[in-house]
This record gives sequence, structure tokens and C-alpha cells, in this order.
Amino acid sequence: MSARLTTLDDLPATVRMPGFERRERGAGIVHLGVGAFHRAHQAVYTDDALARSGGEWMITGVSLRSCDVADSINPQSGLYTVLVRAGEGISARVVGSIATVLAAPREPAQVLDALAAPSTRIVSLTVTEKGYGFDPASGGLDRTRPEIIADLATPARPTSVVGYLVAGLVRRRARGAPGLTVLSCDNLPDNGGLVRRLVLEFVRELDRDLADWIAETVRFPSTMVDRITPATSDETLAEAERATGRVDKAAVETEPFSQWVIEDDFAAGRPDWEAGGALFVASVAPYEKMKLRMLNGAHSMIAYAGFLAGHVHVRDAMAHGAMRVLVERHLRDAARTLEPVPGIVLPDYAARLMERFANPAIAHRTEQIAMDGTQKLPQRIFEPALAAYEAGWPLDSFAFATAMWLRFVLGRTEDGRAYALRDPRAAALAAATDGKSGDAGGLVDAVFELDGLMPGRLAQARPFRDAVETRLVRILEKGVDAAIAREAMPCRV
Ligand code: CS2
Repeated sequence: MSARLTTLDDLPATVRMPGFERRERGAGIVHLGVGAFHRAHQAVYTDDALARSGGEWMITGVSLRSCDVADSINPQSGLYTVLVRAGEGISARVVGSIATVLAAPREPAQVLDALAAPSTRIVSLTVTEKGYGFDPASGGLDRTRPEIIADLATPARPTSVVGYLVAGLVRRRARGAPGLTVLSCDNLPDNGGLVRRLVLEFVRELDRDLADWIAETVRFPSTMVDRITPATSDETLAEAERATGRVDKAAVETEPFSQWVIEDDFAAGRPDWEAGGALFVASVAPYEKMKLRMLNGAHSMIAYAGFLAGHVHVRDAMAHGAMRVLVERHLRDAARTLEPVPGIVLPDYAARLMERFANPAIAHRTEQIAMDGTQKLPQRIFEPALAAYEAGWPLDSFAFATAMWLRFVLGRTEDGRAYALRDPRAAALAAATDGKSGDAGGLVDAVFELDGLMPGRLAQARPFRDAVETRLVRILEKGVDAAIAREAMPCRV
């Protein structure tokens, strides 16, 4: 058995190493949500920035729910391997930008100290869509969420993301520390504006002066992040050990492609993330919409149709002729709803996505992408569907994706296997669909009526509703495979 990865000594020459002296660099970033995506994306850009330009930008990671990442990465001094996998082979890189990881359930006071430290100049986040605790109907705080209710009652002992941000800012102000930048890196439209609104709404309930201080001294730029990163598996860890000769319990695997577009609006400086290829722009919105509607929208469609058709991974669905046709169609229909995106030719972007989805070396589970549909579909499917409806463009792809999701929500495969619906609104979905598993019209009506799921104008658009129902009838009566085949070749089947 190999030794654990704890230092950079004697690693094979084939493994790329941090290009800077870790001991010499102080911490400047606190990152909430140190999952695989953060380790494959922002931490890599920060590693590149530290190598090219130095600065005190080491990352203190924070896990808000579990102790797993802290327990796997801290014994490795924060070091971990990023495996980049493509058809041509695998390359390995050890990343050194994470100094340590705190587990909030175990050490909440240290997390608050890190947030309040004057040296902390950026607090970045990858906490998933549902992590923000917002109410999609209003865009404000979801006051029905238990963690938000609890944090408003006892703000000094937070558990939620917004609660932690606010408690950290309260301490900063009390000790006279300067403002900072809160950098959301989740797949949500206007993610910076959203987190700003949530923080201010929360704070206004506690202390109006503090709200003014935050509005003046804290910046909330929006970002678009992109790198397909499947959850780490035993296979990832075994592969990392093969590549580095070390046991690495915090390794991640990802694809070669990586993109980060950031609004250039920072309160107290930032790392030279351009060193890793980040693009700084005045407005992220066009990039964000493109990515959410094309990449993530197509991903969700592949996830529901693919999972139900028995494709375990995205790449398996991409190897299926009819599914490929449907992915291409989805990308075309989503692209039609976009304004021009500076520097990007949308058909080229779509072609690149086809290749990325088909990457034979990336085992991205359809079931992983399928989770949290109520949090993802509004920006991925329903907003572009509304734009298409209002412009008189085809609705088929959006209706197809929605119908497949409705079928998925029933929680049972065609051969009768039950699976858990992992979604924060699972209970509401179960209540809405109860007893309707054979009634396409009833299912559509019940789910379309759920609060805050769909823009009202879309839920009331008869052509969209009917297009979803027609497809759901076909799925329920003829089966998922037949529905996919029919959708891909409407004139021949
Ligand atoms: C995926 C994303 O799980 C999902 O919902 O669509 O995580 C996707 O892989 C990333 O956004 C790619 O950048």
C-alpha cells in the first residue's frame, strides 16, 4: 500500500506540482462548500494565480454540513490531486491552494473567526442552488426553511449559508475589519445579486445600520463557472493513487475544459485568476444565460430522459443515436433564446458541448444531475421556454425535458424499481402527484400549479402545457424508449 499524500516530496515527475512555495503564502479566501467542484475549479485557478503572481490568497475551506472533506484533506496538509480525464488519457496535478478545511458542525467558532479575520478579503461559495435558502417565487429569503427560521431567531449561532455570511459580517464590523467580496459560484442567474439580496434581507431584520455598512463595503460580483466534475468515486481515488503513488482521499476527477467569467467588482483586491484563464467582464449575464440554458438545460434533459432510459452516465446517453439528436435539438432551441454573447460563436459552443458530454473518460451519473430539479429547472428550462413561447419559437425541446422530469418525479423506473427523489421540494411534489401516476393531464396541472416553480405566464401558456401533456401521455402509454425515438424522428415513427 502506498504512503498517504502529505507532502510534495518525491512525487513522480509526471505529476504537475504547485508552482509556488506554500509556506510563504497567507490565507485570503474563505470558501464555503469545498466539494469536488470547488477543488476542480476555483482552487485550481487560485493555484495558478499564486504560482504566477503570488499574493496572500490561500484558501480556508469550510464544509457546512459534513466533516468528510476536512477529515480527508487536513491529514494531507490540504494537498489533493486533480485528475484531468479525456479520451487521450489522464493527467494528474497536485493542487496546493487550500491551506485547511474547517467543518462547521464541529468548529463553528473557527468558521466565524475565519470569516471575520481582517486578512479575509474574499468569501466564495459553491453551496448548490438549494444552499441559498431562497424562495423562488419572490427571489427573497425562504422563511419556511427551518435553517432560515432558526438563524433569524439565533443569528449568533448560524447553520445556514446566509446565516454564516451575516454572522461573519457582524463580527467584521464589530472588530473594525474592512469589507470584502462575497463571490457566489453556483449555477444561478445573477448569483451575486441573489446572495446580496438575501444577505441584506436577513440583516435588515437584525440591524439596519449593519445593512447600510454591508451595502457600502461588501461587493457581490456575479460569476459564471463551468467544469464538468462528477462526484469522486472509489475509482477516482484508485486512479489518483496509480498516477501519484500516494493514497489521496481528497482527489477529484474532471474534464479538460474549464471556464470562469467574473464580474470585475471586488472590494479588497483579488487573485490573478487570469493566470488560470478566467475572464473578467463588466456583465456576466450573457455568459451565465448561455451556460445555464445550453449546458445545464441540455444536461437536465439528458439526466431525466437518460436516467429513465437506463443510461447510467451522460456519455452513455450520448452514445445513443436518438438521444444525440435530441441533445443537438435542445442546444439549438436554447441558443435561439439568447442574445449574442461577446467572443462566443454559439454553434461552436454547442459543438464543443456535444464533445464534452460525450467524453468517454468522464463517468458523470445521470442520477447525480437529476437531483434538485425544482431548484434547477426554472433557470435551465422554464425561463428559456417562456422566452421561446413569447417569441413564437419551437417549444418541443423544453416540453420534452419537462415531461421527462414529470415522469422522473413519479419515483419509479419502468421496470418498477423505486428511487429516492432527492429534491428539497420532494414532499410537495409527492403530494401534488399522489394518485395521478397514470393521469398525464392531472400530473401536469398539479405540478404547474406549484408555487414559484414556473413563471406564471408559462404555466398559463396553453401551447406549452399541451406540448408537455402530449409527451407525458406518450411516455406513460408507450414507454420512455418509444417516446425518445418518436421525439427524435417525429416524421418517421
Ligand atoms: C450539472 C452541473 O449536476 C448538474 O446539475 O448540470 O453540475 C454541471 O456539470 C456543471 O454546471 C458544469 O459546469
